[in-house]
Amino acid sequence: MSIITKQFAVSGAIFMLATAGQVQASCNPNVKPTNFEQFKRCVYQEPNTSVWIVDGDIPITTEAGLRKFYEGLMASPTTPSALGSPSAELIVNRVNNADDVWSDATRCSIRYCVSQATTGARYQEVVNAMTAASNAWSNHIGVSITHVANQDGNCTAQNAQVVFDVQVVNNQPYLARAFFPSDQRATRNININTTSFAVVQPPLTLEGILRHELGHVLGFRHEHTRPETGQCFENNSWRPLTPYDSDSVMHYPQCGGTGDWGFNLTNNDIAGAVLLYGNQANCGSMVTIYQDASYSWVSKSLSVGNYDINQLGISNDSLSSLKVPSGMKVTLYEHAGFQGKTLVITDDTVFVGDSFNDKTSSIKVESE
Ligand SMILES: [Ca+2]
Ligand SMILES: [Ca+2]
Ligand SMILES: [Zn+2]
Repeated sequence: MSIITKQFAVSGAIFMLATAGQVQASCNPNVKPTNFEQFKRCVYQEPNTSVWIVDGDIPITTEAGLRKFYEGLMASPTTPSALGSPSAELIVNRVNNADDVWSDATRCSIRYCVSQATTGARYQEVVNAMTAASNAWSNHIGVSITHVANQDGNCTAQNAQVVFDVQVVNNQPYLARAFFPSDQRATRNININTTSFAVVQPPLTLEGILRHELGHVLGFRHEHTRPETGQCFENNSWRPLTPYDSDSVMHYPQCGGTGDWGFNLTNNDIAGAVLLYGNQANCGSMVTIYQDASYSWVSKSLSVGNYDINQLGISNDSLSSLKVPSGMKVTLYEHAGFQGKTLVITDDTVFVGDSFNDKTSSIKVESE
């Protein structure tokens, strides 16, 4: 998402691309471009990667791609197909007439690293926000977005052990930017600008920003490109999944949205995502944790992923037994943030033992 001034917001999509001082000097952001070359001069280009950033937070790697984007932008927005009745909504990106989504082979193992080198003192804050934002999606739909911490020391855009990398960057016109499933590995980065730490205050949070960016990672487009908003049009390369949702996590509030800046998932966001990826159980086997011994009292099923203290689904310091299907591995942590003493479990366990009873505060679930 980008920080967009009021002036940009009312001016429409073209002006969202440009930020004063960040584009070529020959760009006049107050004049709507009449050809591709004029347009290109006004698109921000990341100095470190040379990718162009459009729609606030979407990278485009090639000039051909940028030209296609420009042509889409110049096309007239479609007329709402069903005026007066609910029209369709959460929307998925389309590439070559197909949904831009993760394959079944990847969607339950969307592995990422968090760069220790670029996050520096913000490392743990970024790790925690990524975990929480990932779970907001994977707790409801058939995807698993998994932090591979042992790659954090070598977490670059070239690291092939992960699907994407998370970096902190400086002096960018956006708060953060992400990518779509169809992007190549080198562009598959979530870049968090330092303004995400400096200017952000509730309801806008780093976690909320990352929930929005992970929506792009899963293939979702900005909800506000839909014709119903009458502003912020991007292009027509998308397919609606649910009724128009001005509260959507994928809707910029400044583009006629009705949500606050909290960027929470709505019921429509979840329903639309389930249409593409299935529900949580669609990521194969689930582990079930229980508050009492012998698989009783409050329980919660967990797919592959990391679950910190607020994502356990049962009370903190209450876990007493759990069921673990073959091929899965659970690590219980004594403290929040995957800290403290650990216990690794690979089988059904009727009682975790006195030494770990009522102590678990965070959990990692992996497939072996
Ligand atoms: Ca208990
Ligand atoms: Ca504890
Ligand atoms: Zn966005």
